[in-house]
Amino acid sequence: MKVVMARQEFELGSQQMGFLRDSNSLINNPDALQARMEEDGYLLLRGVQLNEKVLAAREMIIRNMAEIDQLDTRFPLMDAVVKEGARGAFHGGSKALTRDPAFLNLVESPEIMGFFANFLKAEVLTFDYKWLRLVGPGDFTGAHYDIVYMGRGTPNLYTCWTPLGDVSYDLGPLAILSGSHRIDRLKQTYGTMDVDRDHVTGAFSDDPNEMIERFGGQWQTGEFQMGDVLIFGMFTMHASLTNTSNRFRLTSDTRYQRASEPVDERWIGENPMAHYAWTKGETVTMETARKQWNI
Ligand SMILES: O=C(O)CCC(=O)C(=O)O
Repeated sequence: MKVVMARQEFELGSQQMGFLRDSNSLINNPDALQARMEEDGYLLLRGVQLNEKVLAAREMIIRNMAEIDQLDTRFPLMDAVVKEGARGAFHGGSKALTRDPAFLNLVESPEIMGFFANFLKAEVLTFDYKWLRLVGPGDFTGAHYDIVYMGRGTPNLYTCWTPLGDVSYDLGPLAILSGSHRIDRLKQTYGTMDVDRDHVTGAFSDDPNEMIERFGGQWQTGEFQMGDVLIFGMFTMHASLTNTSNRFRLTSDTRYQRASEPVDERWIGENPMAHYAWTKGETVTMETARKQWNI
């Protein structure tokens, strides 16, 4: 079977495109989970969230999309089939959706907060700012490290990518570049960047083949069922497959850390500051930055 990532086709199960492994067998063993995170740079955990909470969040968002006429009403609304001319949207921090109790009950659920408390062996917090994506047909996310967007607090910060419904290959699930959390020359150049301080575009590459040729490793992905989560560290290169379907891919990505460690001030509080300078004014392209880093 072929999948599309950015503008390139890959055979699933090939040298370039493999599968994420799940870590469910380790779920009650924090030391083993830490070791697995160290080894893989991510944890794929199936069925952590309760289906009823995923569905409630999905329903709330779908209702909003229907109200603003984004969905093709000839199909069941919960399928999120895109109305002709409708586009994907990023609802980061938008309170109407991300402060809705149905959404918060999912991304701040006892299931996920409890998982992180166990994994980090400490009291944990989650950023108040939430990232919510309605990814439309043809859209994808380029390869990046999250540290460049949220690196002002502890580096022991984790992203939890949560599908708000099943995400099959054609909806464009997330993919991880294996071994990317150990590539020192990337971590010491791109990985020290801050998009608000340096005014550089954030994504490292829209060319998944180039990434493998340059840095080695394999892109790894999988299909997700509601309830599954993909958790990864700040220095794990990730991107998404391309949404080749006629439906919206609804997913959120939210952040968790020990409550006792420094927090990136842009993402906390009632009205988080968020990115204040990124892509505003003169911006250095990633191409230019990469030439300077010689990478
Ligand atoms: O869902 C996506 O397409 C991107 C998500 C992402 O970059 C993240 O979880 O950090």
